[in-house]
Amino acid sequence: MQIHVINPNTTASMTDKIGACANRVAAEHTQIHVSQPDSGPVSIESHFDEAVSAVGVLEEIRRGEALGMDAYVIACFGDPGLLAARELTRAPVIGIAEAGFHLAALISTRFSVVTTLARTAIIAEHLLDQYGFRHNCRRVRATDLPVLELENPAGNAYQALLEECQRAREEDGIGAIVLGCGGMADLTERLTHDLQMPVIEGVSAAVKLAESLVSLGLGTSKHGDLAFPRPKPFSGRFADWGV
Ligand code: 2AL
Repeated sequence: MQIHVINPNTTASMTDKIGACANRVAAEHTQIHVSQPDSGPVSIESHFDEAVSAVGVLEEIRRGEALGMDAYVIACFGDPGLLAARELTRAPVIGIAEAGFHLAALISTRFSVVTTLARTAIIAEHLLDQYGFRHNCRRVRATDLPVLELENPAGNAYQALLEECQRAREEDGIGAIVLGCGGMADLTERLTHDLQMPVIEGVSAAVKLAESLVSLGLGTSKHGDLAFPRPKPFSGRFADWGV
């Protein structure tokens, strides 16, 4: 089984980290291919960043299709381009936010999300509404850490994240925490130990969900709105995307 894990931002150290986390949980016969777009923002922390990165995600899906990937993971917490990506393939495509929400809902009645900048909390809130998890989520909390601060080994991102998770644990009446950034993937084990409660990070969750769907012979439905896009000419810089 070949799973293509796409980091939608263009920071190579984060792509490597995400790949390492995916490999750590992958089954013995699963091959993880990790990539990032050629162009786009180095981190995704606004609606604008999301919109630009979605194009890069779709380019990576097209490359994956040429290589015959069995499943895709979109490893940014806004799940940029998720539904458009599903239109391009019969393989399952899993976003890390939706994967985190699903798993958290299976092991707790209420969870909180702990994310990066306060301004990006709205992105997770919109996804909770869109996916139907609003009732399961008590609160979307922000640490106000910029995404790339998670890549700074000399910084104190871990401490800031731990303190916000502790507040969530004490104040929110929850059973689990979902980490709200792909760049937090390597901190899960330590946080789980320090908090003594389940901490879910979406990269691992999405890889295991993708493996499950492929094992069950389930892929993106081509019946209805996720059918391949209607062929038509595209112009300008997207000319080679059309027919
Ligand atoms: C993210 C993420 O997961 N990767 C990125 O660049 N931005 N999302 C977030 N809420 O910080």
